[in-house]
Amino acid sequence: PQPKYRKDYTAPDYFIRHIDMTVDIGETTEVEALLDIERNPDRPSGQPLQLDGENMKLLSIELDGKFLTEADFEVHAKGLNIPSLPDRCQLRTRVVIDPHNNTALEGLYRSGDILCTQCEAEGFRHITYYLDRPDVMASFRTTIKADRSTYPVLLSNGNPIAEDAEGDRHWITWDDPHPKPCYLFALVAGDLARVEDTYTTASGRDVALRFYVDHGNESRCTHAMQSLKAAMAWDERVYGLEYDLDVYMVVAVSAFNMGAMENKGLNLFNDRFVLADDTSATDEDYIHIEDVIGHEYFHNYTGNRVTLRDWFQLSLKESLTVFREQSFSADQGLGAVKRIGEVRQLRRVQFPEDASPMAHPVRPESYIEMNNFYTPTVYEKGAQVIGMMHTILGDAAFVHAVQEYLEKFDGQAVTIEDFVATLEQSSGQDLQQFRLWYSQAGTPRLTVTEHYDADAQVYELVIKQHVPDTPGQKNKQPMHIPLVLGLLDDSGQPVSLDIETAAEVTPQSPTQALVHLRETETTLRFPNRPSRPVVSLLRGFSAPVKLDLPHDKSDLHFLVRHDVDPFSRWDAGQTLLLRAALEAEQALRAGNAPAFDEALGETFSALLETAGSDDQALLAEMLALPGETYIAEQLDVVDPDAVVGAYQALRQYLAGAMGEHLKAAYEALRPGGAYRIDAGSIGRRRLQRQVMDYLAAYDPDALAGYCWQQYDKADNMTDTIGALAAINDLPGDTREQLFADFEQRWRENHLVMDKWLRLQSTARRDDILERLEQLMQHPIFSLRNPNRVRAVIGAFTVDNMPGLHRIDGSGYRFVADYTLKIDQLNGQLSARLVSCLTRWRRYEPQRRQLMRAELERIQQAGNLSSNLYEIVSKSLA
Ligand code: B3K
Ligand code: ZN
Repeated sequence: PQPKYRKDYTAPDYFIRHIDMTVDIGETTEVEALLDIERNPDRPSGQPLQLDGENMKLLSIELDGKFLTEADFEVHAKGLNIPSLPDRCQLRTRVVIDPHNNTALEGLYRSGDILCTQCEAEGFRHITYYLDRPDVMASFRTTIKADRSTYPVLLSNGNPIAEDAEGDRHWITWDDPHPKPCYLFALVAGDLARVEDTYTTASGRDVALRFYVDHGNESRCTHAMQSLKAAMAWDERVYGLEYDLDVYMVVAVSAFNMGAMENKGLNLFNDRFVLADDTSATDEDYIHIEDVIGHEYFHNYTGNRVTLRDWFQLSLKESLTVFREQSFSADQGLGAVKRIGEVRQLRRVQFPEDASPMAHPVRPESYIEMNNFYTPTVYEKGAQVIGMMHTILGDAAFVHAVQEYLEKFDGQAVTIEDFVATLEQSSGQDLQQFRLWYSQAGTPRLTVTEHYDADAQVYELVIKQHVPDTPGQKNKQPMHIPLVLGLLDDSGQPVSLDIETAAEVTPQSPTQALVHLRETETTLRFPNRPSRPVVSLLRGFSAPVKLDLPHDKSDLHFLVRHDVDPFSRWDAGQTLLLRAALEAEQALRAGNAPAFDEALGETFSALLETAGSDDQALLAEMLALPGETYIAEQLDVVDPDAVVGAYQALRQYLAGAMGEHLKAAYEALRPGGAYRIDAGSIGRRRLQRQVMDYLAAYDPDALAGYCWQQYDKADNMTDTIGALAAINDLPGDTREQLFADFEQRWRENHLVMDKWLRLQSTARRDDILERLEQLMQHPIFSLRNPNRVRAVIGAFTVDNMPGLHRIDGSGYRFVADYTLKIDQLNGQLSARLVSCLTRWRRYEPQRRQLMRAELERIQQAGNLSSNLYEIVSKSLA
């Protein structure tokens, strides 16, 4: 497979202005496509037309009504070429495709008893011959013909304009007036139940909202429907954007490679992001559903109305849409805690990617398989990049600039540069240096040193920035980094800021400022400080950087108690815990027992004592340890045993320090009254789960009793699964009985069973690999269903450090075996699973060797999907 490069972009030689397609579903599926083709006047004439098309059988081809013979065109494995065409013409092709044997879940495929599509990034070429690139935009008219009883529901984008039936068969025609790239095409055929509601837009138009789900699941769409209405209202209120069709459809699909897909007017969703009710969905499920429904809805403007010129621009739509989703979500109630969760996720997943052989800029320069670039870097880091521009411009100017962008480029396929230039012109801000965030990969590191001159009463900070080398990129330029900060005096009060510096400073309030770091080194002087202040840095996580704080431990304890910014307060606590974990890790490697400061126990026990009063969701975050992956991320050479040991030792130490208070806290947080899904109740339940996690370390027997009772009394899945999660690593009868009971109760509900699978795959036990094999024998398991595979194998690779890194190499072998098996079915899925091996160079010598050997075995197996080939070859390079 050959890479494609961003620098090689050229406009298409031909445009397709309209496509009229008929998809005839029967024993075989026949697709007829009539394309209105126009030569691009900006390109030389006489160029061949090169249509993309894979896995299909061509039946016939007609140009302006005349059948072409084999001498007139050339068919190859990736498409079809016609040597030359008139400036305008109509081309009709008829092909046969095989959705029933499409296990890659790309193009038209079968999920359960329904047929559905996934066309992003390059799936449409599996449906018909086409110019499968986002800068070719056409209006679509789609007729679907099928058997009436098997496929009573036939859907595509836009509005239904005609339908009829004859005998056992029926057909329907959909018309989408908005020209779109083919990656936004969708089609669904099946026997589905419909749940309908109406939304009245700000200008008074009625939009029909329709969810399509398996029969019997009708009552489980309520939350998704409410979320959709909330998202529609939010986009009208905040960005002034109204929905632009008469119907908005969402179909829940059980076999789906990712979360959801924003096809114009017809979203397809992984069913886990639609279906929910109190007994089967957790708080987190509810929140995710709201986020994903919002995300896909927001794409209607950022992605669909204004789309991408080429796939290198993916972040143009994804980062802006994630940013909009995150703003929406924060407005729905959880606020700062939501932000903390995002940062935790960024550090756990994106920072490692940015330090791996797969590191790439937010706007990649090349790819072999585009589907490999739907990454945390493009999505999550990209969203932080948008967030920084939001911080630099300020909310009102940012929203206004986005509105201008959407108006200016409506109906066009554009670039990240078009977006940034519009933000610049609209706001008058200079974003020249800022653009490096799109081109330079790697997480910048800020190193801060401080100095206090008591005689001169001056406090000084020196901030150095460094962007690490990444594959293909060395010696990087300094970036424009927005750093938000404040000072606290010795009583913990915010200080009014007076800053002397060569850097640009934007005051955000009398006690908080935004400093624009643009140089390798920046000095900030704060005059008239009668005593040494404590600085609170990177407030609100104002930039996606790693930060070496100047603080000693007592400063961090102080910030945990006093900082007014919830993010920085949380992060001070995390820094304390991280330093303690790293000291423990060092001790363990030196063969010593880890030891911890008493002050650490005191600070965190004191936090626990505020359990009744404080913001409980924030407190839960404060008490949660930095994860094993994030601890490992700090080390140059990772010894998984030492990391896992350090994590456990720290947890055990804190649990001991909190002691009996944990039981009192658990009792006090016990649910009273019926389940409610509001921010306060979610916060209480999160804190309760965190308390249970410490209790498992402090008093396993007491915890087992609590779990039993909690499981028994629970009227909601959050409490039910909370009981199982707390006891997951404690072998014994209670655990076995609860898991067995759960299975009996929920075995018909695959989404709920995914939670059961996931917990067991992440359990810490010596026989984990045998257990994984058993789980895969369970009747609900199938290698063809990505949700099941992710629940067993995926969860094991990301959340079971001791299991994956077993010193005999059996964890790696297991992953490699299944990666190869799954690759024969679904390359997108296998490529994701293997990513746990790609950072082999960072491990201690023995693991390094074992991991590398498995990667080489995969490479040598041959016949790999382009997805897997790209990941494996880049990580061995
Ligand atoms: N745009 C889709 C992702 C498509 C992934 C293709 N492998 C979902 C989203 O970001 O909204
Ligand atoms: Zn998206």
